[in-house]
Amino acid sequence: MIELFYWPTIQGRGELIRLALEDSATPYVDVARGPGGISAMQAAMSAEHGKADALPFAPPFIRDGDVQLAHTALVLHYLGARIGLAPDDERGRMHAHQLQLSITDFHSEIHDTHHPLGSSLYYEDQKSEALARTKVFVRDRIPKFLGYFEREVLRGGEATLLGRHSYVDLSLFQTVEGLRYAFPRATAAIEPKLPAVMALHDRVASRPNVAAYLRSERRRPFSEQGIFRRYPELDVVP
Ligand SMILES: N[C@@H](CCC(=O)N[C@@H](CS)C(=O)NCC(=O)O)C(=O)O
Repeated sequence: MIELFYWPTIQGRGELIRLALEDSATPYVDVARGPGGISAMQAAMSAEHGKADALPFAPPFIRDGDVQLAHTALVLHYLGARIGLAPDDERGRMHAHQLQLSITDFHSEIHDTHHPLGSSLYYEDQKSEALARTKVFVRDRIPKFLGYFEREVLRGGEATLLGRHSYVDLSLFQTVEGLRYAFPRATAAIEPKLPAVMALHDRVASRPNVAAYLRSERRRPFSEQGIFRRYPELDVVP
C-alpha cells in the first residue's frame, strides 16, 4: 500500500501524485487526511525511515514499504512504471521524466505569480510585485510553456505526450485545469491555439477513474491556498 504524505486540504503538488494513483486504481492512503495525519506527516519528515533514504525537505513524499521518496517528479518517475503509467524501457521513462520536470518548472513559476518575493510572506504583502510578475508570466511564459507542450503532444500523437497514456498526461491535464481556475481570461484566450493540448485534456477528463475521482470528495476544490489561486486582480489579459 502506497502512503502519500501531503497537505490535506489543498490540491497543490500532491494532486499530481493523487491523479496518478487514482487513474491507475492503485491502493493508497492519504496519510495527512487521516486522524492525527498532519502530526504523522511532520514526524515522518524528521525521523529516519530507512538508512538509504534522505529526509524529505517538503511534502509531497511517499512511502512504499521501506522506500521513502520526495519531489513530485521523482515520485512519479518511481511510481510510473510500477503502476502502468510510464513506458517499460529506460529511455521512455527518461523521456517522461524530462517532460515532468518541465511541468515542475511551470508550476514553480505559476506559484511565483502570487508569491514573487517569497512563500514565507503573505500574498497581501507582495500584491504589487505579484501583479507585475503575473503580467510578464501571462504574456510570455504561459504561451512559451503551453506552446512547448502543444508541440510535444503533436509529436506524441493520439492526444498523448509519449504516444501512450502516461502520468505526464495527467499532470498536463491538471495544469490546464489549474490555469483555467487561476487565469480564466488568459487561458480562454490561448486555448484555441492549443488544439492538441486541449484534446489531451479532454481525453484525460473522460477516463473513467479520473472522472470518478473528480466527482468524489477526495478531489478538494481549487482554493487560494494552493499553487493555482484565483485573485481577480491577477486575471490579466495578455
Ligand atoms: N520540488 C518539490 C517542491 C515541494 C514543495 O514546494 N512543497 C510545498 C507544498 S506544494 C511545501 O510544503 N513547501 C514548504 C517549503 O518549501 O518550505 C516538488 O516538486 O515536490
